[in-house]
Amino acid sequence: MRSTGPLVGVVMGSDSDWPVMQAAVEALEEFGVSAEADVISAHRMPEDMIRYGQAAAGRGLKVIIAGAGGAAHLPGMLAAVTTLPVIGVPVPLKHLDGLDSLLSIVQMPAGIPVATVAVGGARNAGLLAVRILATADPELSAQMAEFQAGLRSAAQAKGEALRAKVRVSGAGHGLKPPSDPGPEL
Ligand code: RP5
Repeated sequence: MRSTGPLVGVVMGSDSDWPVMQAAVEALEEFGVSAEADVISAHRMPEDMIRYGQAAAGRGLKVIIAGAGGAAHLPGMLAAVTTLPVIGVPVPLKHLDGLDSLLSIVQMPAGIPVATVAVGGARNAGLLAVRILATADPELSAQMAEFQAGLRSAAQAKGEALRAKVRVSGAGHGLKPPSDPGPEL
C-alpha cells in the first residue's frame, strides 16, 4: 500500500511547534509513509480546524497527529469531528514544562479518544501512526518488525559495552578492581 496522497496529517497549533513536531514527519518518512504538515490552530482559526477534521477521512487520510502546547485543544477538537484515530503530542512551552499541554490533551471525556504520547514525544506519534497503518499493510508491518529488531540489537550492544566496561574497571557496582584487594587487616 503506497497511495499517492498523504495518509497521515501532521498538524500543530503554531509553527513554533514545528521543532518538536518534525520528528513525527521524520519517523513517517523513514517508513516511506506519505504525510502532510500544516498549522491548524484550534483557537485562532477554529472554523478552519473544524473543516480540516471533517474533510480529513474523505481526503484519504488514515491517521491524524496533532500537536499543541499550553491550552492544547487541537487534538481533542479534531477527534470530536473525525472518525479517524487522532494521536496527540503535548508540546512543552516555556512555562510548566509541558504538563499543561499533557493534561489538556490526555484528559479527554469518554467517547472521544485521543492517543496521547509523552511530552515532546512526536517521534513516537509517528511510529504509532505507522503501526496503525501497518495493521492493513503487511509490508509496513514487516518494516516495523525490522525496526524493532534494530532497537533490540542496539540495546543489546549497549549492554555488551557496559558489561565490558565494568569488567575492565570494576566500576558501576561499587566494586573494587580485582587487582586491588584492599588493605590487609
Ligand atoms: C498553542 O500555542 C500552539 O500549539 C503553540 O504551542 C502555542 C504558542 O503558539 P505561538 O504563540 O508560538 O504561535 O496554541
